[in-house]
Amino acid sequence: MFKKILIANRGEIALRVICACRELGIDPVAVYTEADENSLHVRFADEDVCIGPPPARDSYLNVPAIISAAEITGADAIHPGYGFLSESAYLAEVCEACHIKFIGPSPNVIRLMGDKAKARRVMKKAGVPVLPGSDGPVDGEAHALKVAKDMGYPVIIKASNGGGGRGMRVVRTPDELGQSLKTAQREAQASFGVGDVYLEKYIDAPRHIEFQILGDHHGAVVHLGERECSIQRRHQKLVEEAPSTALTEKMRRKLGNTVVDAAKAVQYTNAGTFEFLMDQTGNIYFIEANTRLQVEHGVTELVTGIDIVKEMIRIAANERLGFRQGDVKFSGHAIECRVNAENPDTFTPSPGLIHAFSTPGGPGVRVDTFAHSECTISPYYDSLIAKIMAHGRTRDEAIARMRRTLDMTVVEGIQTTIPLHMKIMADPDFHAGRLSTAFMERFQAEQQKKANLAQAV
Ligand code: MV4
Repeated sequence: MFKKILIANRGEIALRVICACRELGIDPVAVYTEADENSLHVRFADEDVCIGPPPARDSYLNVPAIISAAEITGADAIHPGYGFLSESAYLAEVCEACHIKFIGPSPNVIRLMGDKAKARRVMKKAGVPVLPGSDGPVDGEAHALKVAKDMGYPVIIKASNGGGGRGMRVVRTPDELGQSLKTAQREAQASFGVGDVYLEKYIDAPRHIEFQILGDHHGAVVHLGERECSIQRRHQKLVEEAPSTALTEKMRRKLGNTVVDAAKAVQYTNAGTFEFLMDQTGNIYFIEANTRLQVEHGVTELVTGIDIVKEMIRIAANERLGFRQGDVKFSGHAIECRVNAENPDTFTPSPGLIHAFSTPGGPGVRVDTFAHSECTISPYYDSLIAKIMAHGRTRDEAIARMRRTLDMTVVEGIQTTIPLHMKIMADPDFHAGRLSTAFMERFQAEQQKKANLAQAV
């Protein structure tokens, strides 16, 4: 097992990785910037290294700075958390060259999954259902028109090297296709350095359902079930839950087994997430795979009792998975609300000093946060300050626990999305599990209508 792990991240996820290190008897090393020097991840690590000025591109995204920090401290592994360098095949490769273990999939798998058109083709070949679409990048307008005609409109153009909603374009008629294709290719070139785009049948108001997997270096792969992440705004997830209200036990088993087989086919190791879209008739299709620990991993941990971060570390240290698929038992229901330092109506960032911060405990509650009373939320990084999770025997119990937890959370000095979450938790569609990626649009339109009515009286 490793003696020392450098955590190439900040905020709540750096603290989360410190938790796993402590439980495994590993010394955590923190990296930080001038904006983060008083952060809890620095306080609770055994050692810390300043890696540069606040802008991420000069610090948390700086591969030489991260590698130097690992070499100086003698760390034998790097955990990248999520965001920043977590899906950098380049960092994983440099780690290999420097004999430092990268705690994540191999550079080859990261690169394969980073090419969404290639990932789609490989998954299809492995027997995973994918949407009708182009077999790899489209070759020009004539090719695109042919593919779109065969599958029918609307279609969506996606950047091969995009992902997470960046560089997508919906096309509803053939006469728009040529122009949209050119624009999409130009944008893809500018944003990702590669102009390749591919085509898929467009699904209106789908559910976003993702499967968590773990694979070791001895050929074992297990899935930990799914998470439903349909409640999002501008490709930022707001609320996640496990399990999804849309899957039956039988669907979960079948799709889970398919994902495990596909992961084995690409020799997937460490943690991964396979994203699917479910259309309104219940068909489900693979769209992309994420080769990192995800923000929302905690809801899976709550329903399986498996510590995903500890498993990632054990896997990277060449240990065998200590359990088989049949040992994974799903228990109850878990919900996560992402608490952002933002105006809850406009979502504009609200960094600054938190005067008072307090979260309740009690049965079935987990809060992952780096916030505390008298801490400053920096404007340089993303606005996630806390993940409030609630677990219950039933979905209703999890919702009740979430509501009383949100109610008893104190954050003074900055604005947060807690008031928004309280309203979502009270929403009839949410209660009924009637979810889709269109949820927030409908929800916000209704909120606006209510506000206008209140204005009128
Ligand atoms: C789609 C889609 C509809 N049809 N693909 C956005 C994030 C990226 N991972 C994939 N995304 C989508 N791909 C097809 N063929 C709709 C979306 C989408 C979406 C997906 C998941 C969660 C939220 C979303 C919000 C808008 C659009």
